Amino acid sequence: MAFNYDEYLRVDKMPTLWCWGCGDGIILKAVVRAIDKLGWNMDDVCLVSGIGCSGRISSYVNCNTVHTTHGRTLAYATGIKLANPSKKVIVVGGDGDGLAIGGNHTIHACRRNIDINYVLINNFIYGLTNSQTSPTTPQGMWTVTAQYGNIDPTFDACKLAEAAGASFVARESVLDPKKMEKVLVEGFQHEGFSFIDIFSNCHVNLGRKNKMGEAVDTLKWIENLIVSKKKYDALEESEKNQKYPTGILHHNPDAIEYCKAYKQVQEKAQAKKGGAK
Ligand SMILES: Cc1ncc(C[n+]2csc(CCOP(=O)(O)OP(=O)(O)O)c2C)c(N)n1
Repeated sequence: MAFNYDEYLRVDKMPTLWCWGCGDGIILKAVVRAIDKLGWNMDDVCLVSGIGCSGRISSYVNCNTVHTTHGRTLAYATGIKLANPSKKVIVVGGDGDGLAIGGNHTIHACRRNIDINYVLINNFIYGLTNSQTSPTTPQGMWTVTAQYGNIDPTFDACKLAEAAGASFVARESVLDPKKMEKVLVEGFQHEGFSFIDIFSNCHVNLGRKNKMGEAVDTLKWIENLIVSKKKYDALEESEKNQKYPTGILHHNPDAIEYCKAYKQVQEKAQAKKGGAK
């Protein structure tokens, strides 16, 4: 039987504001299928998004949603989760949102290992504002802020997340929605900070402006960047340049989750207060 998306989406907000063929719609659908797989009640889910094309996702999912300021998703989400530890918090933001203006929040949310599911829609560019360089824009590409080709070295968001302390780190792309759904389910289930980097196509503000042709050509370009973790690990160091492993890249189920650590602090403080009486 076909999946009933209408059950999870604000159908009155359709059609979406995304360009035709944009990967954001594939990610939206995979997120709701993952929620469905886990049997989560939408009243218990809070989806927080940033500003950008990706930020629009919170308008379309029929659960508790917050469309926050640019780069501040994780600050809002941390407050939401600490005040409501039993709720499921999903954050969705772009590579500009989460790695440039919001980069510091991302590092510290990873470090705290708070039980938030962070989905980075990584389309390698500032999409909404028409093609400024983002931390994941490949070197050499044309952007409106690097018209002779981007010279900034490119960031591997998953390496950053793991180094900063995220206890679940994975990457997939819009080329394989089933695999994406699978890592979303795994990440959403994991108790701790789940960082899920999804490579997506902005064929309008990255692809077309870099003479990639149609949407499919941007997808082919992404296909050429990714390789399964197993194959990536078998590559020579020199072959790893410009290649990004996919799948679950890091998983530490034993790391203490932040709300639990915070509860212990509360209990200690309350015991001390009680003892002083
Ligand atoms: C504080 C602040 N600075 C800048 C902006 C303008 N702005 C809106 S979205 C955006 C970048 C969006 O890029 P990204 O986060 O990669 O998301 P995408 O649109 O590609 O999904 C910028 C710079 C803003 N809204 N607020």
